[in-house]
Amino acid sequence: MEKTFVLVKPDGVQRGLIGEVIRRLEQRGLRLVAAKFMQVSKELAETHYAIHKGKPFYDGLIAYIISTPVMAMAWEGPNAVAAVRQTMGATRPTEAAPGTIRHDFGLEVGRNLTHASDSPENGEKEVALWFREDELVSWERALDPWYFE
Ligand code: D4T
Repeated sequence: MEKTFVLVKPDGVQRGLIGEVIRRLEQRGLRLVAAKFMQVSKELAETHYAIHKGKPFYDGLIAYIISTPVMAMAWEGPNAVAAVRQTMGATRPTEAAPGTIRHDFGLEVGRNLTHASDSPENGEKEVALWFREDELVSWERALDPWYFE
């Protein structure tokens, strides 16, 4: 089953939107695999955002991610990566479609509330970066056949 990594960033946590993000992903039919409320270390933030090192927004991005706690999660389902990216909306909230989390709750790219993996490969990599193997729960929901064909 395809897995994706989801982060409710510090602004989402501060604004009390953890439940809203989880509600939307559950409603979509995705299955929660792991969740951890945590303060991000500088080292983890730099590893996670290594691809952006050197970009003008990099320092601000790291400072923002480590500023206050985040909710880190792994979710799974058919096409989980694409489904979650769609639910989050475009990176820039003013370009995100109405009905997406970033549209409905956001204004600025540097306060875009959530992160979600952008490919199945990165989903695997990011889940492995943020969670130990024994933190991932393999389970079946009674209603899975009504969500997964
Ligand atoms: P994340 O990784 O947070 O889910 O965002 P996206 O996958 O949607 O977008 P991204 O990797 O291009 O950007 C990573 C992160 O950097 C912030 N950012 C981005 C920013 O502050 N200013 C910018 O100009 C860009 C492009 C927002 C998301």
